[in-house]
Amino acid sequence: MNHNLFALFQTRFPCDLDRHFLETPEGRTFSYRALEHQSACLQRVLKEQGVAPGDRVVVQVEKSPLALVLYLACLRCGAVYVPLNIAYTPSEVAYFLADASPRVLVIRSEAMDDLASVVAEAGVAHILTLDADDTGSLAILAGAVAPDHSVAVRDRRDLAAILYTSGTTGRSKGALLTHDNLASNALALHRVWGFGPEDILIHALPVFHVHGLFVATHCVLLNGSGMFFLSRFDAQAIIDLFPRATVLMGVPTFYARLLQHPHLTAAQCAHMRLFIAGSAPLLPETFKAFEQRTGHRILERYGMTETGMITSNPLHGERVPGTVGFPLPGVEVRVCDRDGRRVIDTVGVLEVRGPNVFDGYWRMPDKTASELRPDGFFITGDLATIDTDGRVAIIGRAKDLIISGGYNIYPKEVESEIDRIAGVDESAVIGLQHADLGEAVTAVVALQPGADLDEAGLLGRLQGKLARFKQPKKVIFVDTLPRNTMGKVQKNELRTRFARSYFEASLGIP
Ligand code: MLC
Ligand code: AMP
Repeated sequence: MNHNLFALFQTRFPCDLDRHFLETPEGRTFSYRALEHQSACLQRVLKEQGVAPGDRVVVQVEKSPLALVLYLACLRCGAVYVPLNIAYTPSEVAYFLADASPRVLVIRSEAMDDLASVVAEAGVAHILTLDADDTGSLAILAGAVAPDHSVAVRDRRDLAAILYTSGTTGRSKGALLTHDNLASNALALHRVWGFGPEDILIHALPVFHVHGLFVATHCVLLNGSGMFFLSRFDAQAIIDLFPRATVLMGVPTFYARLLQHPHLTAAQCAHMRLFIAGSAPLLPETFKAFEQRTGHRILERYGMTETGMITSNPLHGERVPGTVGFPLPGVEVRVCDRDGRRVIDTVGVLEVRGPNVFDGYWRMPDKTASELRPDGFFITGDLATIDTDGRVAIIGRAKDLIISGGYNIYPKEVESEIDRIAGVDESAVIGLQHADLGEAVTAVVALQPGADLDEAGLLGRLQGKLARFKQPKKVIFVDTLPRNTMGKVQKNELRTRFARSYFEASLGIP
């Protein structure tokens, strides 16, 4: 049997291949027939560039229909798809290219100059371009070849994708995701969320992370139905689509922003079946306000890059704000202490096992060994409780991680850049509560005596070094950082001391 995920999707294509796979708000449509044809053409192009099963294809492009089909073409030919956030700077991209050593790199035309030296240094064999309007050298080549409708035979454990996720040491790790990881998770979600023939998804997430690329897109493909494909989050556009759609998936920031919009009403949401949130904690206040305004109880689920989705609140049954529900079918969870001993009725680190759990980190056997227990459980680094009914609540993080608008930022990476700036003695980067982003990246900095550095100067020095979303929204200068007797910086104390830093901004007070 062929375990290629694309082959599974093909079995779910609608009988009427002219049915829309996606439609943009501008009225551009893309049918299942076009998906089949274009992915076959892109497969041919990839093969002509020498891509063989197992070869990496790194892609850093805007969200567009062809960008999504490129992912499917990689699956189809057995290549390993490696998407990168377009916010990453050339110096960040250099790391990924050196680590992934791709056969082909696909980037925006406008990025060619900026990335030229990085690409040359990494020795990437082939560079193609793809732009937001689906033009570029990749599209030109695809228009000139004969489609290759084959589907590479893949085993369950063959790699489908590598998704980079930042590490606590500041070095990104490539999570190895197999065809079976993705297929098992997609099938579970499609089932528990009750997708049916009438469903139409609103897709407004980026397609370089698990949420937009896998969770949202795979549900649609397994359903053989359609989606509205927005290039980015746009509250007005999304609200306008509610009467023609049934499901929205978003990070909590989506819901916080929708609630700010005067056109969000129960009447406007009447046609919608399901609102799903994840990637960061959904505040109970947001859950309640959304129910009051629309009558819909947002379904919160929980997952990770390394594991796909782990738990979900029920479709039928009580959705409890502040909890993330129950393990998905086939997925086991337990809460353990630091030594991996199971604890009951108390907070511990959540561990997960199942067909969804990744195959390790790319070229990092030590990291893989330290984050996976010998019995196959993966240590999530999230602090959780499991009640007697098996319902999971995420109540904090054992790992030093900030989640801002659904993007992960590892403080260590930001601190390393700040500490390199002349005049900085030391820094601590923390996440502070922010009504829009959930958490806002904040740098607390102690300067060397006599240093002449202000907030603007410091932030200016980070330009080009770190993607914009990782850069601090605020810099707070202190004389010294608080430390415990072991010399460890007390981030909790800083979080408490500066907790209200974004309070006025959160209320919209300039
Ligand atoms: C953009 N900016 C951010 C930001 N997004 N800053 C902090 N955090 C973010 N998340 C900055 C930009 O750099 C820019 O800064 C300014 O905000 C405006 O940029 P924008 O592109 O116009 O932003 P906007 O459209 O408002 O985007 C916000 C957002 C977006 C929340 C809609 O970030 C988003 O789509 N987030 C979803 C992320 C996601 O898919 N996460 C899933 C990960 S998977 P400046 O200074 O240049 O103006 C995962 C597993 C799981 O976690 O469980 O799902
Ligand atoms: P990523 O590495 O981008 O896949 O992010 C995964 C992390 O996002 C998890 O380890 C959690 O910390 C967080 N996360 C995802 N969904 C939720 C949720 N519903 N509630 C709380 N945290 C979440």
